[in-house]
Amino acid sequence: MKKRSFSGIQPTGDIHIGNYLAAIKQWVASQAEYDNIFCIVDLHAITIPQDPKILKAKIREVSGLLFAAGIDPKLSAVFVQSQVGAHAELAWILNCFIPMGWMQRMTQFKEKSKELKEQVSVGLFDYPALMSADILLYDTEVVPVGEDQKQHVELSRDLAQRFNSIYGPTFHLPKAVIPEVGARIMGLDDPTKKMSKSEDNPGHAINLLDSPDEIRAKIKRATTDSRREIRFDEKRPGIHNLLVIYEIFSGLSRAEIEASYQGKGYAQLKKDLGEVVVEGLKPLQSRYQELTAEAGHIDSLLAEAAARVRPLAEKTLARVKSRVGLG
Ligand code: AQP
Repeated sequence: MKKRSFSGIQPTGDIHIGNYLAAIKQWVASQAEYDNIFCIVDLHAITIPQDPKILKAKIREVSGLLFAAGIDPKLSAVFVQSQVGAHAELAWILNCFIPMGWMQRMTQFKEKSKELKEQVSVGLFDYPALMSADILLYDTEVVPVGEDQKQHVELSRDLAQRFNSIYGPTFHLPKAVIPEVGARIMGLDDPTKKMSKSEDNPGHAINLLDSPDEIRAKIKRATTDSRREIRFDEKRPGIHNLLVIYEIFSGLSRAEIEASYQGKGYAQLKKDLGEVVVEGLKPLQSRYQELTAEAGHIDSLLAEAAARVRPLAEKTLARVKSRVGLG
């Protein structure tokens, strides 16, 4: 029996290379090893205001990008969270077992609520409870994510342990799997902040559907420093971030990259990086165009996957309800 792997992605904004390098690429690579379930988390998306038409379109776009990146619907289930009612139902039950103090420690909520202040939704605060439901419904053992989601996965694990200690073995204990390289891709405009879909600055992120010229221009404008030497050094976040992106897209080792840039300047690195990223995204972009040309194809793949995972989720939910004494 293969281990169950579960992960999610929000259908919001434009999917960028941070999402791709840390999460989607891992998901594609792990398909032979794990029994994979990937969720388009639209219920999470509405924790901040969304335009209904755009949200619907983004669900298809994100799903299409996952298939275009190499997720094989025969090997992995890709489904939409709101199509499986057990997610919201389990989240409510779990809410009743999560101490407020655990939730108040979540750094993502602290950061995101800074801007929204009093307008912040209860749903955004509750984001980790819904994410715990997503993970625990499928007897998940591994959760491949970027570093920013580590704290949420740890909360899911603590919660599973807490529930099991009250009611006896009910949930598997999930573990975050974070890539060694590229776990936190930083913004091109500000390399001290993680690359994020919700940043408005057009030079912030390289999106998977950006044109070659957009990619080249964004990299050319990326913030670096006034030094010259090209070396992996976390204390120089701008150049370090570009080098990490180069490392993953090129497949070269750090020593090879440093050696090839001896005596060369940042302009050359940026030019080469532009080409490496353009070439790296080309197959995904053309596959995406093919997939989306077939009307209804993506929707039917999503519906099939939801039908496949729904019984698994309902089984876990029934177990939980019976433990708690509900229904
Ligand atoms: N900058 C990043 N570097 C590495 N991994 C990242 N992830 C997100 N940003 C980076 C990982 O991508 C997966 C899907 O992300 P998501 O859309 O569900 O969550 P998110 O963290 O909310 O995405 P963004 O891009 O930061 O959007 P905003 O800020 O708008 O919410 C996850 O595995 C995540 O770790």
